[in-house]
Amino acid sequence: MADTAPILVLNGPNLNMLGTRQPEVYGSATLDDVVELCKRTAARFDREIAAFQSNHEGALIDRIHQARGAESAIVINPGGLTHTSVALRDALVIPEVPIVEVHISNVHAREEFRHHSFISPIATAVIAGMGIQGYAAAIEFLATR
Ligand code: DHK
Repeated sequence: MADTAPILVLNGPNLNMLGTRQPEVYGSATLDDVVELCKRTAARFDREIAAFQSNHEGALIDRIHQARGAESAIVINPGGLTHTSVALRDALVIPEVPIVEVHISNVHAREEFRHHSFISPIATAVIAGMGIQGYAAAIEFLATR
């Protein structure tokens, strides 16, 4: 698989509700806005993205399996699964591609249970608290590294 294969942008549970969900925490942009921002950012580097969101752990895991040999990197906001899911972490190492974990909010400034991530130890980079610009930063990093 070429290094220029698409970058997979994954969003986990409840991120389909961006824009209406706790805007004081997650902002007013929608998931469509996030995907559009990712597309625009990737295009600046002549790259493409594939985007997928699910509220279901198994659906996310199935999509990650499909990334093996097909996509060159993964940007993931795992939502609440960040703090709970060994299975998601196990899946993420299968494609053997760089991973950037993104959180819209600064999870470290929030409740204690959000301070631990099962994903961070297997991620190449972790971004938190940049709002949806965190996704753009992740794509720029992956496209230029
Ligand atoms: C999104 C969620 O859904 C939460 O469960 C995480 C993350 C934080 C975010 O900031 O994007 O704790």
